[in-house]
Amino acid sequence: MAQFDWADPFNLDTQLSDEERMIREAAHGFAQGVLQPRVIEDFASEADAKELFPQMGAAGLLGVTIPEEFGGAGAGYVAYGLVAREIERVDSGYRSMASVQSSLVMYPIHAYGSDEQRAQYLPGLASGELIGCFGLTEPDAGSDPAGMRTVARKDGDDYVLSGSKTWISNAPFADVFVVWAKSEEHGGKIRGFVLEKGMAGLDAPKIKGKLSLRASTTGMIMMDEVRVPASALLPDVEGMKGPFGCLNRARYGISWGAMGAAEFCYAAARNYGLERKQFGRPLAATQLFQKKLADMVSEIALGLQASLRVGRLMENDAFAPEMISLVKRNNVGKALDIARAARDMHGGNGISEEYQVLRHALNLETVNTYEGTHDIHALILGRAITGIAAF
Ligand code: TGC
Ligand code: FAD
Repeated sequence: MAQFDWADPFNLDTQLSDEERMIREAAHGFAQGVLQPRVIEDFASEADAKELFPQMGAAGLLGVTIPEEFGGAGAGYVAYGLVAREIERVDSGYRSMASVQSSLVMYPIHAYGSDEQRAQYLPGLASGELIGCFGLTEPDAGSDPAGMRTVARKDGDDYVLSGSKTWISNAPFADVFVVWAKSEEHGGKIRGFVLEKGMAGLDAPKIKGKLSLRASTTGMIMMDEVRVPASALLPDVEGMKGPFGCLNRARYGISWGAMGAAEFCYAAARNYGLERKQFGRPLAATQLFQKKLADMVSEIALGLQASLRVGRLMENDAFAPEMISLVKRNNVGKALDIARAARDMHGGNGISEEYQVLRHALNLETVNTYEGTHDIHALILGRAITGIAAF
């Protein structure tokens, strides 16, 4: 019989390969050694922490699933999830920086790009010398991205893009912009384009004053007749399945990442309860406190197992997108509940930056909204269950 490990309730570790454990350890070392010491200040100052990209690249944390010939790690989706979990154990904003780069910029260039685009962008994105962003959401098209207004007009050999994107992670300091637009040449179908910083008519102002995800920089993408050569078009995908194919990977990574944030909050609440005494005994000696910890560990154990299962299916190309909706929605929603409960269990100290649980709760408010809101994923599942789209 095995002994119960409060920090690894279903012995997840024994379900990983040696390579996955190694990648997890590397990510853990980087997250605790480089990210944890600076996170409180980055969050407080709404820092533009772009110097982290080359550091993440050097640690092998960008493009985990991208083949080695393009600078990636050539590993599987479980390894990618483990990296997201370790980074988000420190902060969802740092995970956002990495997951946009890997799943929303490197993935589409690798999966839908030309040989030239792969050679031109992927090595620099993997090393973190180049920073990428992904422009899908618009001021009037969030949950319904098919309603986007950005258009690409063919003009001679070029395309000319006009429109605006909002709430775009990494945009203000990005070098490479993967932008989705309705292409007149392709009958108004959605196509992807790779834009570069410095192009005439392209601007990416920062959105300031976020009360969530403050360690991650967010901005707009303004495109005023941005002229790009035909070689900027991603040739191998057309329609909404282009951006959704990227979102599948990012949403899956988020399902692991959110569990990392939840694990931090659970461990913090446990430690606090063991140390803090009221009514002459540790808080952890009370039934209510223990019940809350039991609820937390149950959701974390189940959530991690579910993400592991979906990751293995993705590695065998045997997943349905609804499986990803299920784990993204469940794990982020549960992580948010856990972070809020941990905040409460810390009493007044729970609102202090020093204890970090409220920062996680604030961040998870965004994570619950981006990459498809909690309710939109319910509707994606509802459609699959009933055959009726209720959007
Ligand atoms: P629908 O009619 O369902 O589908 C249109 C076409 O797309 C295909 N498709 C998918 N393909 C691959 N994977 C998926 N998950 C797919 N879902 C749909 C579908 O087969 C169809 O293909 P075809 O060939 O028949 O044309 O599309 P819809 O427009 O009705 O979609 C509705 C809905 C709700 C599913 C969708 O619009 C949705 O998911 N909305 C949420 C939007 C969203 O998630 N935005 C995320 C923006 S990026 C972001 O938030 C980054 S944050 C990053 C960070 O900092 O970490
Ligand atoms: P809306 O779509 O207006 O939704 C508002 C509310 O209405 C939600 O509760 C929603 O669930 C609900 N709702 C919407 N439709 C329905 C319906 N049919 N039935 C029932 N309820 C409904 N986007 C990018 O493209 N790239 C990025 O890098 C990126 N990064 C982001 C970073 C941050 C910090 C944030 C906050 C957002 C980011 N986003 C990004 C945008 C994000 O994906 C959108 O905010 C999200 O998809 C929701 O869209 P919306 O904000 O327009 O909300």
